[in-house]
Amino acid sequence: MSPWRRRAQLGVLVVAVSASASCSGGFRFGAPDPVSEQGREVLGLWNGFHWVALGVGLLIWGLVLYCVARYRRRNDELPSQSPYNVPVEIVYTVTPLLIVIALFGFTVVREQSVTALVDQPDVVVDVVGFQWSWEFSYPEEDVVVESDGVGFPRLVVPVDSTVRFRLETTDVIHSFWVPEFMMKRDLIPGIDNQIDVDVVEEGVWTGRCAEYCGLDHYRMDFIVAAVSPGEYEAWLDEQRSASEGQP
Ligand SMILES: [Cu+2]
Repeated sequence: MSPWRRRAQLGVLVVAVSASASCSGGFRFGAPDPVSEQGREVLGLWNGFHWVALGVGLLIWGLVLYCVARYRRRNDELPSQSPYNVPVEIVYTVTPLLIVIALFGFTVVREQSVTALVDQPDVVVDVVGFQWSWEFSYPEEDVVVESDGVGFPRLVVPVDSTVRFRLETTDVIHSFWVPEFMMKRDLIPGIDNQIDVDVVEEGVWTGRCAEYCGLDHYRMDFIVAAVSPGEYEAWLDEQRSASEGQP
């Protein structure tokens, strides 16, 4: 086998391995496995960008290898010198522009869709971020969850429901982020930020503050549990009776 062929095969192998390294349950190019409807939409866009980038990369690598092999120096004769090639220059100016415009269009459409708010969310949670923890209150259910000072506060949501998170901060800017939701939004003083998330899988994950908010920023983790609607109701009852028992 020629060295060129061996190198080309190695290149294809490297691309295949890096693309599949993150692909248990489908290609995700390093993204977490999304558990929300919005996250699945974001993943579609993320993957689309990577496939396009991979296509452009393969084309460029192919052209580079072709030029290296085809036009390598064979003797001391000066090759034909041409200062420009108008058709080629038009193609390599217009094509990237068209790709960028198309990717921008897909991004705008997908962003509108994942940040859209429904008229009537099934559950409303007021999320309050502060240095250095979170408080989750369910205004329609008369339930408030905060850290007990030992563990992280626990946010519980029902699956297959639209949950509206209303995000407020009492001090500096924080950011509400559950990596598996693939939704993240800042909590900014004086601004009422809201996101709707439809969790589609039961499970327990860790949420984080994704905005460096001071020295103890690292303490701002929280637990997120998505449970069946029945378990969610039972959990609400438990929280209400626990708070009634308090002096
Ligand atoms: Cu923070």
